[in-house]
Amino acid sequence: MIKKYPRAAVINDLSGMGRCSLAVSIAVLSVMGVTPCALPTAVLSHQTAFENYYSHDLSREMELIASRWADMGERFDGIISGYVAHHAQVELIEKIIDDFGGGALVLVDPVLGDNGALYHSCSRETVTRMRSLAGKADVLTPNLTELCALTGADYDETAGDIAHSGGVQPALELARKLRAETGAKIAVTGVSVGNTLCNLSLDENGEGVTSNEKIGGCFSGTGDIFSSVLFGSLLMGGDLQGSVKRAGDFVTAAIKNTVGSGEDPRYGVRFEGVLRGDIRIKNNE
Ligand code: PXL
Repeated sequence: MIKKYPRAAVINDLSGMGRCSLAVSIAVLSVMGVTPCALPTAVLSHQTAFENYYSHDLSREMELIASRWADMGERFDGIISGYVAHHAQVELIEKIIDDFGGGALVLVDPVLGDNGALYHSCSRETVTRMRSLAGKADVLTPNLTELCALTGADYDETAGDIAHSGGVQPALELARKLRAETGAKIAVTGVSVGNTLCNLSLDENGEGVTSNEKIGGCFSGTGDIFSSVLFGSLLMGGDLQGSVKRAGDFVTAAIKNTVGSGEDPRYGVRFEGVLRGDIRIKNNE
């Protein structure tokens, strides 16, 4: 049965600048009727694409908060995880899923990198541990960089094959591999094909490809917005393919609302202006 007010643990960082992670996830989930319960992995002045960002790792606080949640018998209908400040936090998230995941929808956004490169904060060890965490997920939302990292594929080769063939088949094959290895539903985000951005969905009901026009720019936080809309939609009873479409359309609307603003893309997208009817699911009004 679908809950009227599903409650979700949201494990991600809080970046003051960059419209990403908890800042977008809490807003999106709240609008969708999901109660977000934040478990911050780190606090940052800015997301990591800025020079001289300040980051404070909250691993110790995560442990303390999660153990207090357990002591007080807290329960969740869903768990969504994102950015980790250190590879040791991946194990912590696995423990949280073990402790709280029974009956909950677990979405792991394997935040590792973008455009073929790993983020500064991600090491080879983070990738190795993320592969293990992926095995505990019901849903995974890698971009192409993360899909390649998780499946051991070469990014340049895969992106080249996509460009050469003009289709998503090379990414689809890697997504099938990831699905076979983890058993999770897979949504691959933002695969660039010509002048479109495609999102792939794979689950027990089959495979799908949705596409949106490529508007340009590489904005911070769009992956976090995508995974949050997808998660909210699934928690509200949506199927994978429809939820992927809802998420892709919302991110596209947010990008459209931003392009031409002149704002540095590292500050993210103006999703606030489109955070309304389109992604709401009216089962709790
Ligand atoms: O959007 C992914 C993300 C989340 N959190 C932080 C980041 C990034 C991507 O760069 O730096 C802190």
